[in-house]
Amino acid sequence: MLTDHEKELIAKIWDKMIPVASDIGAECLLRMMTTFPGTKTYFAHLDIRPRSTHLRSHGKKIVLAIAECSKDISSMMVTLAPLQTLHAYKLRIDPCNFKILSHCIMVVLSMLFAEEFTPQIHVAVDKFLALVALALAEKYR
Ligand code: ZNH
Repeated sequence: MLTDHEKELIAKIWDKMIPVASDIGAECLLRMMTTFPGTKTYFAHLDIRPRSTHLRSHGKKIVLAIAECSKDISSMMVTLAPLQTLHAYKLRIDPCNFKILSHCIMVVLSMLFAEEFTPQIHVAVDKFLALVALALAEKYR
């Protein structure tokens, strides 16, 4: 569970990401596909070269979807409902990939925010992304 202070930290950091969502999102996806090449199989229909338009636009969608969750963490299940169905039934993404992407997001944030990325923020982001991953995996059972 996130404390009220952690929720504030999350809202703040994701707010900063919104204006640069495509840059951050593309970097997270590139790292996911480079470090865990198996994840590329889901994107066979897209151009996944570094900085490609597809990578940037898809990355932006992911960052913005998570930003939406960050605004009201307790309503995440409702916010993510359409994405739960999409990932479980249509895209059939193996839920273990949500953890992989979360890990890559964490790495990118730590690079991007460097000194600002305190251990407290690290914990808060870790808990928050675990909740997002859990919520996204909900429809699989
Ligand atoms: Zn996902 C799609 C989000 C993870 C794969 N996604 C998507 C979208 C969104 C998202 C928002 C869009 C939708 C529409 O358009 O309507 N994701 C998300 C999130 C997450 C995710 C938030 C976490 C955190 N995904 C994921 C993973 C994977 C994926 C991990 C793999 C590996 N997705 C995907 C795909 C798609 C999506 C394949 C489709 C794309 C296209 O465009 O086709």
